[in-house]
Amino acid sequence: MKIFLIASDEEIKSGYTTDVYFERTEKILKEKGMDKVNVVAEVTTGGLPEGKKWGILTGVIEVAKLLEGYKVNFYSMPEGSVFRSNDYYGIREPVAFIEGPYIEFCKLETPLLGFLCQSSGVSTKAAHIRIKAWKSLLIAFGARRMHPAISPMLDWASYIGGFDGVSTLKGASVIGMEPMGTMPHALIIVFGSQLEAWKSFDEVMPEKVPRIMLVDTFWDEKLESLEAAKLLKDKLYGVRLDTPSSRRGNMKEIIKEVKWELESRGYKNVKIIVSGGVNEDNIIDYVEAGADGFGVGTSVSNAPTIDFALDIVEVNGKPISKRGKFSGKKQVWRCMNCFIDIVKLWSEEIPKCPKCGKEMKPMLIDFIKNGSLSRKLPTAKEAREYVLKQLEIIKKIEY
Ligand code: PCP
Repeated sequence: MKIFLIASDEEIKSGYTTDVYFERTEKILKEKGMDKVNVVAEVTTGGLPEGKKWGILTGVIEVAKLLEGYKVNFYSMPEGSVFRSNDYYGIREPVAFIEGPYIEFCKLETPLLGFLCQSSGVSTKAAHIRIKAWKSLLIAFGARRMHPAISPMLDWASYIGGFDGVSTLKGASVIGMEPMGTMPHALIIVFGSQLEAWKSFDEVMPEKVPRIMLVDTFWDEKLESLEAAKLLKDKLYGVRLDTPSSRRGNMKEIIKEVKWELESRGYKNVKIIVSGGVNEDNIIDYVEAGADGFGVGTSVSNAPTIDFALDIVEVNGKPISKRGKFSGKKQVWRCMNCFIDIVKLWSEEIPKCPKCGKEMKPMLIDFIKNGSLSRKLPTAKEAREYVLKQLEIIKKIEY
């Protein structure tokens, strides 16, 4: 019996987290002998949150695991793919589709969309922050703002989206890396002294843990930073500024001041790490002020979800869709040079890029064939590298 308000793998995989109207649909179709009806159903979104032009698709791996064992085919853009809501000509862009007997996956629509919507919201926000702080150290600090059961997904999506590290033990283990972090105010308060806490941190922590001292607990950030530098000298990797909002008159100036005071006393390599309320809008200012790294919490873990929808676009091979959707099984073609997308019917020939004339690449590839995994799923590291390569192109084209 579960003690927390979460669903088990088995419950998710069996469709027990589905909306009741899918269970009713399944019952009706079965009783009316419609269980052999084959469909193609595609995932699209009508638009991205915050007026964004592009997003990062994640959750594909979880969807593949959800559909494994069900007699369907699942095609999708790979984990970490840049996606848009519409193609070059304004046609809705499918990021994935399922084909097979509708009854086979009818109840899985709710968990399937849940996997893609929330994870892609987080990875999209992480990637937009990465683009704005391209060279900065970015650590996901947002697990504490969300239900702990999803912290592995939050960390996975933040890392794939371009962050360098994640703070939770579980999240880091799922990704296959060491967790990242500094020290909490609690450590300093329990010692009742920054110096005692910093000294103890340095004595107890293994060498591989960077010495990033928290410098805003009792005194001014400038003074605490200098004390930490005097105490740890070359061992001091960085200082974390998590200035309380009541004292955050102008965070840019605080960052500049701390950096100046450290550098003017010869501590030229001490990194400035900022956390607390860091988001897409203020991070550029902080980078310009001299911050080297960020612990980003709420703005990524509480990122707006992507409102993906799953819609039937073909029944028994015939194109059909509800109003507002585009019927027919489709492929999304991408020019890897201009990063332009064109949506075509599956049966149509490969298009040339309308801008550079080059042949385009199919984005929707099979992951599940007749219920079996049809290709190796990427590691977190591989998916993240794929994202960073695409962001390099986006940076050139759009920024
Ligand atoms: C918070 C903690 C989080 C940071 C800020 C994320 O500091 O370090 O990881 O903040 P955000 O959600 O606004 O982006 P505190 O609450 O001071 O906690 P602690 O003393 O443990 O660092």
